Parts: sequence; structure tokens; C-alpha cells
Amino acid sequence: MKLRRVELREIRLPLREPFRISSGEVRERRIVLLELEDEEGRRVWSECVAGEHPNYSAETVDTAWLALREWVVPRVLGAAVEASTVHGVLEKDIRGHRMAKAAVEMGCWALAAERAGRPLAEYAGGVREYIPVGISLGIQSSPAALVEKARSALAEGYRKIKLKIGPGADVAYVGAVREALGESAPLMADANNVYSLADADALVALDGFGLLMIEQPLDREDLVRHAALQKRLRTPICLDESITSVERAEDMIELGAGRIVNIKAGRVGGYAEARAIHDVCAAHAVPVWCGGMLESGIGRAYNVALASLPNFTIPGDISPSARYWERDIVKPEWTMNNGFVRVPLDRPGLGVEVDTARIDDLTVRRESIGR
Ligand code: OSB
Ligand code: MG
Repeated sequence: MKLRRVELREIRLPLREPFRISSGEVRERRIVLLELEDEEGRRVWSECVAGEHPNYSAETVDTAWLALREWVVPRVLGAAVEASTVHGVLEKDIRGHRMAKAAVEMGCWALAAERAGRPLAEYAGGVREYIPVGISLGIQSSPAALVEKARSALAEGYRKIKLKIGPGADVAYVGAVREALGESAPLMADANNVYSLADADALVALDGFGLLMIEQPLDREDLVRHAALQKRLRTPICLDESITSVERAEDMIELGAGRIVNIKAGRVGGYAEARAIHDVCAAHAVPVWCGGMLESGIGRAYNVALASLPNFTIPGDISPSARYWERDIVKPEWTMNNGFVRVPLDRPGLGVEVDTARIDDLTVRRESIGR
């Protein structure tokens, strides 16, 4: 297959409520969307998960735009590419910029699925039609406020409730939720790499709450220290930011730096690498789940498809559209039924219709690369 044109768009999409993690807050998403067109005029949409600020990773909306325009898109335009080989093509002599690369790479998977007349999930190796859904709750102003959010999430049917934590919003917050929701509530915490081994006390205190896992407590570069911490905890450590490639997943397993992996295809450069991580983890009986980056309905389609692979055995951060947006940019919007999202297996490609008129309304910048 050959790409003849890629159009970049930036849209602005206000969140229904602010989302705060240990390193920053977002109220309105700036989202980079791509429309890829192959030599036969077939088009698909994809989404770049880079954030507004470099607080999750070094990439941002603006660095991704630059990387896409200058290096990533020119590398693939007009070249013969296959979904499974784009990753390697983009890795050669272009360091980093994984979210930018992933947006193109994943678009190629959707194009390939469309060309084959098959749903993306099935094309990528998915085996499940219903995916259990989790919610990620941002840091709230008080333990009581968090308890209220967690209580309604449980009532809405979410299968996993992730509590964002940070210094000053950890033990008391998680303890209050555990106390209010009871022992059986499926709770976990995500620190977004804010702690160091020097404040292991708070993390050891969290060990008493029967959490499903503690996500990325320490710095993203700190696999060795995560291994030291894991030795002190009964609760499994789950790594997110640290796992940027299949090699880092192998390192995690080898070092005992964590026992669960949050896979975000955008973080690792796309589907090929995400699938490789999935496979390595499966071979070592390490369960994985699909993380989220507050994606629009387009990025969500890719997450839902990925989460249908066999070793995604833990509920993913793939909440329904209404959790994030007044109105999504896909039709139908993503919904949750009894705590599950259905994988659209009834049509080829992404499985949802993209609301291009709405995207046009929301677009603040666009640039077409290629013919
Ligand atoms: O650490 O998983 C994270 C959102 C932005 C940046 C980092 C993270 C998150 C989430 C959101 O937890 C999950 C979702 O998309 O619902
Ligand atoms: Mg995380």
C-alpha cells in the first residue's frame, strides 16, 4: 500500500470536567487528528495522543505536529508500506517522537484493515467482542469529593476504578474510598511517576488497601528502583510511562520492576510495538490492559480494537464518550453497557463513522502533506 496524502488537523475539545494528575491539569484537549489517504483514494482517520504540555512525556501537540510534518509523514509518503513494517521504517534514524509515529502507523493499520474489508480489531488479532471498562478519576479537592466520584463510577458499572494520586492526595484519599466502597471494589492508584524511593512510606501505606495495582509510582527512567520498591510491596506495580518499547517490557520482567503493563499504543510508536509487548507479556504470564490518553472517539476506536487482543485481561481506561465530552466526533458515540464496551465487528476499519462536519467546526489548524 502507498500513502499519497496525509492531512493534519488540530481540534479543540473541552472536557466536561477538568482532569488533574500529579503533574498537571487539563480542561480542554488540543487534539491532533490525521486523515491518511492511500493511492486509491481510500481515507482513514487517526489520532495523535500527545498532550498540551510535556508533563506525561516529552512529546506535545506542537512537537508532534513538527515531527509529523518534517520527518514522519515525508518518510512514508509514496513509499510501499505494510501495516506491520511501518514501525521499523519510522524507527530508522528518527529517535523518539513515538506518539507522532504512532498516529501514522496506526492509521496504516486501519487503512490495511479497510483494504482487506475487515474490522480493525479482527485484523489486528482481536478475539473479544466485549471489553471490560475502567474509569480514571483525576485528583479531587478532598477525599470526600473523590469518594463521591468513585461511588458513582461503581454505580455506573465500571469494572475498575483508578484513582490518580500524588503527594498530599494519596493515603487519606485512597483510604477514604476503600472505606466507603468496601473491600470488593476494584480499586487501583496511578501516581504518574511523582514519587521517589525516599517517599516509599506513602507507597508502603497504600499496600494495606488491597489495590489491584499501583501504576507508575517512580520516575519513568527508574526500572531498577521500581524493582527495589516492588520487593517491598505485595500490591503489583503496573508500569505505564516506563514502557516505551518491547525491550523495556522485557527489562521490567527481567528485573521484577513490575507485574502488570498498561499498554498505550501511542506511547510505544503504534500497534506493531503494542502487539509485541502484548505477546512478550503473555509469554511471561504478565497481564496487560489498555491505557487511555483522554482520546476522542477516533483514538478510542483504536484502543477498543487493541483491547480485544487475548492478553488484555484487565479492564482498560476506555470509558464511554460521555465521560469526557458533551459531544464526541464519531457516530455512534462510544457507550458502556453493564461495564462493557462493544467492539464494532460489523463493519470494516475503525467501525465508527467520523463526524467530519463536526471536525471541520472544531478545527483550528490544518496542513496537507503530499499530493
Ligand atoms: O497516566 O494513564 C495515565 C490521561 C492523561 C495522561 C496520563 C494518563 C491519563 C489517564 C486517562 O489516566 C485515562 C483515560 O483516557 O480515561
Ligand atoms: Mg498512567
